[in-house]
Amino acid sequence: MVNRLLSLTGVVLLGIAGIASGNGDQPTKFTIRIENVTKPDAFTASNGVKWSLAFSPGLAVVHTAKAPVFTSGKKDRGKGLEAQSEDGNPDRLAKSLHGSKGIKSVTVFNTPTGAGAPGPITPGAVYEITISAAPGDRLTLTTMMGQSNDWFYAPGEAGIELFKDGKPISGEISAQIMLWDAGTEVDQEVGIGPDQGPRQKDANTGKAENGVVRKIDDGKLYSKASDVIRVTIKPAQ
Ligand SMILES: [Ca+2]
Ligand SMILES: [Ca+2]
Repeated sequence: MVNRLLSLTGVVLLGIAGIASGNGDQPTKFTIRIENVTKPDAFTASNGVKWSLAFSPGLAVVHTAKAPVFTSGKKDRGKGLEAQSEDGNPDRLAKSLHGSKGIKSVTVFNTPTGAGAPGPITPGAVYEITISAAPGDRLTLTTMMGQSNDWFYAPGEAGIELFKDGKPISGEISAQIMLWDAGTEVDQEVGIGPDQGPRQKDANTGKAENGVVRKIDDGKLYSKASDVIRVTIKPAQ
């Protein structure tokens, strides 16, 4: 009798905290691995300068919201995507999303596996994170394209379904990641622009664009995310 009461209390508490979903499923833990699969000096600018691609610290957002971070074709919302996309800094975006309607968790990734301090993932380097989710939840990842003025890699605005027919997804999800322009800073030639992440004098330096968030589709290697970044997801056994 005592045991039954305890377990009933447990169910009620989970319901209040919103951890359990409506059908009683327990949250599933997933490990996400984000790997820079480019080679050093893999790219050459129009002036002959060779450059390497890196991906910045970013966010893993678990959500039920339909478009938690941006809407394709609309202006940036001014909630922190600009600093994520221009400076590789996800902190403001993390703060504004945390606790918002339809947002279940926000996880910052900023320290490459095996590194002692936060920084971007350079060619060959990896970020690894763990999230929890329940059926119906979706995943949005954001990371800056490190050699751009305001470009970021992310899935479509609705995110990635974490469960199919109630079962957790598993395997590579790179094909669902795309390259986006945040529309906040005027673009310079990728890899050599003076106002881009590695070369700008200070954060938030560069000409304001007043554009919209749009998908980059210029046929370049770095624009096809799955050629430069490998994202895999694995549910805990
Ligand atoms: Ca831009
Ligand atoms: Ca800039």
